[in-house]
Amino acid sequence: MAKKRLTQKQLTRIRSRRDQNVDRLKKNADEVFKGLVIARYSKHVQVLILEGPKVQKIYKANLRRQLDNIAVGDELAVSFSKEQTLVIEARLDRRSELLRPDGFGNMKAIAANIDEVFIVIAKVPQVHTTLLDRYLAAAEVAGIDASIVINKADLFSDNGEVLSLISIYEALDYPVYLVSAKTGLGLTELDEAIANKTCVFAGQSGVGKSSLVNTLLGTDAKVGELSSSVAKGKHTTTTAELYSLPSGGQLIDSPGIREFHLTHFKEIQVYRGFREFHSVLGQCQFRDSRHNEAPGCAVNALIDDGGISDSRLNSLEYILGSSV
Ligand SMILES: Nc1nc2c(ncn2[C@@H]2O[C@H](COP(=O)(O)OP(=O)(O)OP(=O)(O)O)[C@@H](O)[C@H]2O)c(=O)[nH]1
Ligand SMILES: [Mg+2]
Ligand SMILES: [Zn+2]
Repeated sequence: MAKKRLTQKQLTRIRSRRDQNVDRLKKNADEVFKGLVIARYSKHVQVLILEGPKVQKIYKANLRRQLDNIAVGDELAVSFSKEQTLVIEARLDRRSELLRPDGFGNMKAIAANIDEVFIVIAKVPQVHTTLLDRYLAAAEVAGIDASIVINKADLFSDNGEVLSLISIYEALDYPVYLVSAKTGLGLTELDEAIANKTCVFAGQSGVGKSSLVNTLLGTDAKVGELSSSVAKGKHTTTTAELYSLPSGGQLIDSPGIREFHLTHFKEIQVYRGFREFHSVLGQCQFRDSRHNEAPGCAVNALIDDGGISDSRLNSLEYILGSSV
């Protein structure tokens, strides 16, 4: 988790930085403080001050064009103008980032400095395993832990429906939580799982991310009905927001993303994103080219031997079809 003070090393680094078009830091160390981005809007951010006389206060700061690559969870070096408005001096280096391409082919961080992503799925809207597997692959490649939350357990008439799903992912060492924001089922375990770290709830619109945040933290994040005709979410949460946990950790509620694609992944990253292949990737003689039907392709042999479930194989092929 985040250290609350800016270190001398961080300040020196910002001063010497040439890479990010950041103005060199001209202020004294005692005028610069560490802040945490708790919400990101198109032209401004909300920043929680982590140290100094304004500690724990929340300020709005406008984003300058040369410093707009900022996401919820980012740590900033900030100062105060004479008028006491918040000025962003620099973005501190990230220890992790969950990225996705925007519609223009630029990479955008969904959230920064995340320890674990909880991918939320539910009985309704219908589970899209390809989307789930895309999230899991993105987390895997980003070096971020991932867990799966199956919400709305109260709507399952018989748990048989979810057991096969659970067994596929538990076999791959992904923790799976079967919960209901409505009845409270399974929330003690989930509460323990999110303690003392920075977590993000991600997944389709309408699966109940904000409902879970509200039940776990007693917050009043906006919750939206599913649209009645198609049983889909209505994109109620429009921007990612970070909540502080009593445990000292942080939980980020993110908007259901319409399109989450891995078009920026190279083929090798796609395979790395699937834990099934970790043990064989180093063994395949076609390491640098397309894994294929030829004898000697360890990836293909694993697929032939049934080392990946049908639904995961379907996701793999879908992602490979769109990768570069
Ligand atoms: N039956 C049932 N309904 C739930 C449960 N959790 C959430 N819901 C309902 O699901 C709908 C969507 O919930 P939200 O919390 O807004 O979903 P979200 O994932 O935050 O959606 P976006 O913000 O649009 O991404 C609401 O009508 C909730 O009341 C649950 O455990 N059981
Ligand atoms: Mg929401
Ligand atoms: Zn191969």
